[in-house]
Amino acid sequence: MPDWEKLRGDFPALRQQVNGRPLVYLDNAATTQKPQAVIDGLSSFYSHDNANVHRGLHTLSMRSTDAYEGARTRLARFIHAAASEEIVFTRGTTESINLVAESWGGANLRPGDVILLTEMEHHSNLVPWQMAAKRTGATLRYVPVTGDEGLLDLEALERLLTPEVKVFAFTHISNTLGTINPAAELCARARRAGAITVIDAAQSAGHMPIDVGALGCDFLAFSGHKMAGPTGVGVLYGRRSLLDSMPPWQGGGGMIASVDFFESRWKPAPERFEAGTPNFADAAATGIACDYLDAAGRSEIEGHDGSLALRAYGRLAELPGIRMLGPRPPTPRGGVVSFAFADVHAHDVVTFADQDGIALRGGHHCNQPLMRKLGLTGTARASFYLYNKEEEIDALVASLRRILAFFR
Ligand code: C6P
Repeated sequence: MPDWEKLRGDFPALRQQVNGRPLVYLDNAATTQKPQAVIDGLSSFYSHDNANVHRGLHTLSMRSTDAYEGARTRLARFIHAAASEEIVFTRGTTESINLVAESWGGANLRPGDVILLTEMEHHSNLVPWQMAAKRTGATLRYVPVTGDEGLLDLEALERLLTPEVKVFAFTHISNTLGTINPAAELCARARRAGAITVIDAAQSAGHMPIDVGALGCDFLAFSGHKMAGPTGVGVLYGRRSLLDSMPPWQGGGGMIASVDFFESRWKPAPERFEAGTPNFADAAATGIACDYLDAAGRSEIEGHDGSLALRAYGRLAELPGIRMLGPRPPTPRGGVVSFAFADVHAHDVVTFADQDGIALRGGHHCNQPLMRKLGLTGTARASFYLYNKEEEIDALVASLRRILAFFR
């Protein structure tokens, strides 16, 4: 087992007081804190190696290119991709999904085709598909969520996966419900029905082992900043044959084989999808985050985050008048716990918890359709990572008791 307390010491941002109390950072689904190794790696890159990539023959440019391409290889290993060419760097999960919806969707969707999503999708895996549907004449269909316990209705899936479905895009772990979807099974069922699959791994990539081969997905999207890496880096994994068959979605430097006044030819993937100067410094530091997480142990992180979330669920469920969302214990869940009070607004919960040094998130969490379906305007949410500890759940429960006493 990792020495969690020692690992916690690697995150300088956690060593501070907020409003006179030790910081309790429980907003990890929004973004995680960064270990010293990532911060130092970024600083060292800018101090020694910084130059534009793929453009120069001088020493610094070669070092920079090696760091960037090394990170690509590292990310491929992180998710067990077959080749580094299957890794496209983007700005985040959002941009990765937009790339697929625009490029693959534009080339492959026609009127009469169906895009299958689930009711628990983050706006990032919903709005790009709405836009693709508008452009191509395809229609949208949703796998229902069962209710507050937040599971996918797998019986309905059978009915919904008709031959018209060309793509099934779903989240691996819900950022509001904490539900862990059976991704490998969903991919297998979609494949049998002739649809390609897109997994939104924003909430899973940094919290559990990921093997795209074992999952059997065609695309998988995630963000570096939610897995101890810097902001501004996303990853799109794409099956190589699919990526190479797709047209570019942005034009510019770096993505062309040759350019004439009226015609251009593209490089193969992944360069085809990386027009302009990429975010090479942050990409290199994302590789360091991969090293950090693998050294800690991703199965261990999964166990740690999941058991903190289960424990938090149990403790919070004891509070009077609370409405808990997501799978009921002992069903395993990701490190996310959402809850609501009929008489205290989620924003008040978050504002008052902040007075106790506790960072939560409140609102619709970019899940407006799901909130509407559940009859909620928003929830308060605690989300955990490898540096959180049980005492922080005690602090959260004590703070919520104070908030309830104040409002009632
Ligand atoms: N969720 C939260 O829940 P970006 O912003 O591109 O790095 O990630 C978008 C995204 C996509 N899918 C899921 C399941 C997500 O949870 C998120 C980001 C954050 O607090 C911000 S809304």
